Amino acid sequence: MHRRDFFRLGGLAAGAAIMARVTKAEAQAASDAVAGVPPRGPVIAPGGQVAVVTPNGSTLPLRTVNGVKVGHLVAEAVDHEFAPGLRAECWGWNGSTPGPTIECVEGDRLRLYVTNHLPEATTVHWHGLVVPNGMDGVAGLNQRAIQPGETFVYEFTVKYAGTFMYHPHYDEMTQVALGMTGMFVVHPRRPRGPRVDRDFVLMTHEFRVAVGSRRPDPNEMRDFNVLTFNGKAFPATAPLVVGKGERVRIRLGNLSPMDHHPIHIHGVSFKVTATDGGFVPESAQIPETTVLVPVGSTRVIEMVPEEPGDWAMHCHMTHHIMTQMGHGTPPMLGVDTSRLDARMARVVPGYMSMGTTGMGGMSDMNMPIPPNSLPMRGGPGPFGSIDMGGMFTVLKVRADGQVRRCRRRHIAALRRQPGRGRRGRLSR
Ligand SMILES: [Cu+2]
Repeated sequence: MHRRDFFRLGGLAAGAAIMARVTKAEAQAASDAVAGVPPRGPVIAPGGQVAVVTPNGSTLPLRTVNGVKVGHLVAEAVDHEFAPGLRAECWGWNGSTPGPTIECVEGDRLRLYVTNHLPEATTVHWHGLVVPNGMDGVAGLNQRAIQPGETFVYEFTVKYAGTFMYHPHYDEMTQVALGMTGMFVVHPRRPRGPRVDRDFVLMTHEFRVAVGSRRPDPNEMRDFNVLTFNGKAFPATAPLVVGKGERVRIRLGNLSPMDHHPIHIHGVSFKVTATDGGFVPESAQIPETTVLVPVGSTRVIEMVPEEPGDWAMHCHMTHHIMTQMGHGTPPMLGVDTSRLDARMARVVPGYMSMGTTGMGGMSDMNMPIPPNSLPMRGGPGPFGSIDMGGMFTVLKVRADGQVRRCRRRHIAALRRQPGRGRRGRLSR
């Protein structure tokens, strides 16, 4: 063996050792990152209703001027990172996709300035809100489209509480596909149902970003390869951290171009308490562990997690928990490639066919992938690689100190649920 080869081999081995260490450290960091339960957000509406949290996102600042809540949305191109390793030029508002969550209280008067910094016209439609016809945002039907450089003022009184969305209604195919979506939360004047301790919003979305391209493809109809919660693909999705026994509300929205998402959460049973059409009467709230969120709708779910730990939350369509490099590969399962591999290795050192025994090991292989692309799946977990990507996040249920304070309320809340015994346990 040449001295140089020996060093190269040694370097490789050392590199592998460092990589193993880093991966383990990363995994530990991923597990410890949120050891405790963060303090609850500020009360924003009457009856102790807490502010909504948009993981990986933000809330639109509103300034009160003469009793009117005033905000400003700037439609613009956004240099967006889906997860470390993949950036694309998306479109959004105020530097993000989805745009900032709009949050207010039933009965508020809102004045929303919309400035268009896109290369084409746009509008904003307030999806699910009942507003005066001229404020509904459908270009050509309700208003003249907002031309590049123009600012349009939307002003309306928010009549009903609920979980709504906003998106352009001009060249929807392009603008929504590039990321122009946002959530719109209206708290009721008088709280409905049991008070919640945590209130999250998660917008689901899907993009087609061809490997090596700079922008998502707005013309794609079927083969989406970057699936997101609030614009992020796992492992970049921020976990939802809650206390054991707290009442948790998650407001799910779907403005994907083409696909519905059945969102599944492990370790809890939840109920659908509202849609973008209004509140679901308690007698009609069916217990679920998966809720289908159709395109162009919202589903609000509420739960009281009982078991501490890290629980998976994901779209149950298996291709929606994969990312870019898992799409469009030929099926190799059961193919004997040993002779091919041996021959190919002569011209491409280290050549190895993929997927002949299944795809399970892919996330551990650290295979080279093209620049600015995401591997098909994989993020660090405390017990090895988490074998998913895309529309996947973690519900972190923590016991720390919060339990005692919430216990009485927890049991009271559980008692109110049909099918539960005196101690709040499930009687099945
Ligand atoms: Cu899905």
